[in-house]
Amino acid sequence: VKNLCLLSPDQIELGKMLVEMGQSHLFQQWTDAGVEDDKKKAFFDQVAKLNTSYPGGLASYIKNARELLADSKVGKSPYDGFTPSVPTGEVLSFCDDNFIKYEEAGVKEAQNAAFVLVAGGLGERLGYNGIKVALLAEATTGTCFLQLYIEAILALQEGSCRLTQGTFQKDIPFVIMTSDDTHTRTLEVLESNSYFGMKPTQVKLLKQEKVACLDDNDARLALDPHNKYQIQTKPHGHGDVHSLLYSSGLLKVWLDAGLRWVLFFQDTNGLLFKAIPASLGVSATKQYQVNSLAVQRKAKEAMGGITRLTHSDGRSMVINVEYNQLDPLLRAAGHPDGDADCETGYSPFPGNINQLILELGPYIEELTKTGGAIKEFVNPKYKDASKTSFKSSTRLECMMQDYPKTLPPTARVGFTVMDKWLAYAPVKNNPEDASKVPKGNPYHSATSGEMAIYRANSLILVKAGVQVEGPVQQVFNGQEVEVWPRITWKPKWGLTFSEIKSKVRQSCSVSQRSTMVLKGRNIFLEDLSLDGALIINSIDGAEVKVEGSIQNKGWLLERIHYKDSSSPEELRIRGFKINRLEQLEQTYSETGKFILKPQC
Ligand code: UGB
Repeated sequence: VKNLCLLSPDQIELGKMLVEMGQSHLFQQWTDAGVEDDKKKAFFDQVAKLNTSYPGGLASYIKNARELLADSKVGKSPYDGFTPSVPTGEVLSFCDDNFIKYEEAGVKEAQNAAFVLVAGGLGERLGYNGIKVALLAEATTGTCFLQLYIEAILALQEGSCRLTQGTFQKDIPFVIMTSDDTHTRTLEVLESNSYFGMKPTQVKLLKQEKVACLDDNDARLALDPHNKYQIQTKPHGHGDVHSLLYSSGLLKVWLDAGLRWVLFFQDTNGLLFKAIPASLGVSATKQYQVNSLAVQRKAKEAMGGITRLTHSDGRSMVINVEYNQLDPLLRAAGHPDGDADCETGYSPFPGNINQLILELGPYIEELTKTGGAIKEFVNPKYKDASKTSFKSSTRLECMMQDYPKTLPPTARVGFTVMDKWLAYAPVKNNPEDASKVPKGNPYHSATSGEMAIYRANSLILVKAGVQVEGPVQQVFNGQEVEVWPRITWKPKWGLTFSEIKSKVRQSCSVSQRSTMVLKGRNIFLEDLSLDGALIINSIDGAEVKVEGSIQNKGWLLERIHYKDSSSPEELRIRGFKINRLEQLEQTYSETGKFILKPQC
């Protein structure tokens, strides 16, 4: 290699390491010294980056890959020898006393938490040209997921200070893990929207690097098909978030600032912050080092199950077992029905929604031991049953929810089950695939994600005593969905059920065709009968009481087809646009008490 181009001592070391690790094939097509030297130097720059961005370096990556590929070739499962059982955790029921107690505790605890959004995924399955966090969560107000998350974190920040009679509001740290695919555009969305009201200093973007692809069972690194001087790379998975946080130094800063929790969440779940206060309350009350947010899961549902695994050698862990592995694991453990519902009508294993709450202290201790490395897996697509060659290159992957795999059996690992209608409606599938989902299974589309927000808000108001007319079934982009009244509110209007209940009076009613948008903190609904569209914008200092009967043509959902290129993509993807026929809209930008009582 030294004869092929002028190398620095560091580059010579990297070259030696590659040759020692059986990677001399990477240099086979290289031209003589003095030719294409710039491309050769670019090669070593890439190798240096691959070496520094992986815990233990590239040699460790190749070694791990060989071990995992050998296990995969013989069909060895990471769960061999483990017996599955149902773990312990907290099962919550929305708005009962237990839930309300945990919500209160969670909002108080929020000022001691940092929020981490894993947003490096490109969302191939969604087929959206933009980045997923910039996708509209709902078209009524045009709020995107990133705006929704930031406004919810800011509301938690204010609510936590208020509930603890704090003298000053602690800024809740917000980290976004990005990737080459999403970094620049995530920053653009933040900057062009003034960070949606959050201080720029509060937000940190950590970019995950890709990992080297592997061409065969000997873990030979694959060259980029279009450039013999570049190693082919692919994403390593959301598990990178742990090593990124560890190497960023942020964890120690947070610990010194008195923080106690780190909450990890995904890019497109518009319901999430309805579940976070209670879940954080469970973590703080039960002192869980790991708390997996979960929902009731039907057996065989395409959703991981939170499972206790106990090995004959004494090892035990509570982790997410992907649904396609849970059934064989249960059968091998002597459960003839495998993944089956129990008497509750649901699987005894809570459904993983991949939102985690980790206790900061033990988290730092664990990452100090592991360097942030998460147990990986490899999933090669073999050419044939001999499993000797791959159809295409593969790579090691890791998932953030596999963090507990390295924890000692003494670690306090639990879960919090929330009602699915309140907590979980991710947007992962494009319209075409969603329309083909077997009946009864979730669409996980932009359509279902938006409708789930209206349904959750309607059900919350019903529980608070408001008469909300039930849904009608409608079909958008080939998906039959429940269409509830289009009710949305800013997180600061109501973070907890108690807060929402304190702002509505029993005799309110909302018809199915109605739209209600509450963009303010102190808006109170009293004897309101709404049949049409009502939009209220108010500053925090304005206290607005809305009474009486409001009737107008309202805002209607107008169907559009996802292939109709004349409509914007963020509307096509959900299959409808909002036709704003008529509304009552009031803006209160002065401090004071106001009554909105339209003359009939
Ligand atoms: N993500 C990254 O930030 N970096 C990456 O390299 C990859 C993803 P997907 P996935 O909710 O039902 C997860 O692709 O991984 C981000 C759980 O593993 O949306 O297929 C990405 O931006 C699975 O157990 O989902 O499945 C997004 O925010 C189950 O819980 C997040 O990671 C499943 O979600 C998830 O990436 C689910």
